Amino acid sequence: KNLGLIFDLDGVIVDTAKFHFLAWKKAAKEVGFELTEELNEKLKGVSRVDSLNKILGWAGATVSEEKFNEMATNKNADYLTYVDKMTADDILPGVEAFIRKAKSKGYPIALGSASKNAPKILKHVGIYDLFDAIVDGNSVSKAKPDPEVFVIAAQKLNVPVANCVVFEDSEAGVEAANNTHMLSIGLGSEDVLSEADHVFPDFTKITLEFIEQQANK
Ligand code: B16
Ligand code: MG
Repeated sequence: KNLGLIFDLDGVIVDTAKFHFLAWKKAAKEVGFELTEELNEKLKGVSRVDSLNKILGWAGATVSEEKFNEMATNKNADYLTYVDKMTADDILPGVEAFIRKAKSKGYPIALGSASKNAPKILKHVGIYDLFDAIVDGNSVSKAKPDPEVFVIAAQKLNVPVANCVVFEDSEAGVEAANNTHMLSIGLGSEDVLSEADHVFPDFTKITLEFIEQQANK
């Protein structure tokens, strides 16, 4: 099979979750809410607007549309001050080598992320050019667990949906891949990602041979 490989960004290629957390924590404080790391888990893979809605819900706060937009804009500005300091050292272990190996074997590579900052982040860490297609928060209308982001990625790669493999760290993302019958590979803990076809702690434990075997079953 000609496989299409689709990678999530935050939590799979880079650990930007810690920066989202710091920026959301500051935003939450403004409405008198203390965002914990535990609740932050629920924001992974979730879009900016949906994340702010969740935080306001937890805080029991209602704000005007103007204030909402201001909070989202400020959060993103804060977040980008961290992103601007990112370098190649912020790429998670093993993932770049894995992508390069897959490319050398001719497999097309796509990004499938909820982030509107995806191209900027990839350029910052120097791996933008490795991707044959980038599908991100700017090009999708339905959030994960809707599979839209991965289905568009498959189309852009010109690979049938059934031949695609998705690498995801979030529950919603794994669900999205499963919803369109792509092979789902979870990155993180077995407890959180129990719905994934296979779970690994990180890319240093994944071989391309294993992925090929599973995808060709
Ligand atoms: P932005 P992913 C997601 O990235 C993050 O996990 C999530 O925390 C964030 O709110 C979302 O992107 C939107 O990001 O504010 O940059 O548009 O995991 O789908 O790569
Ligand atoms: Mg993610």
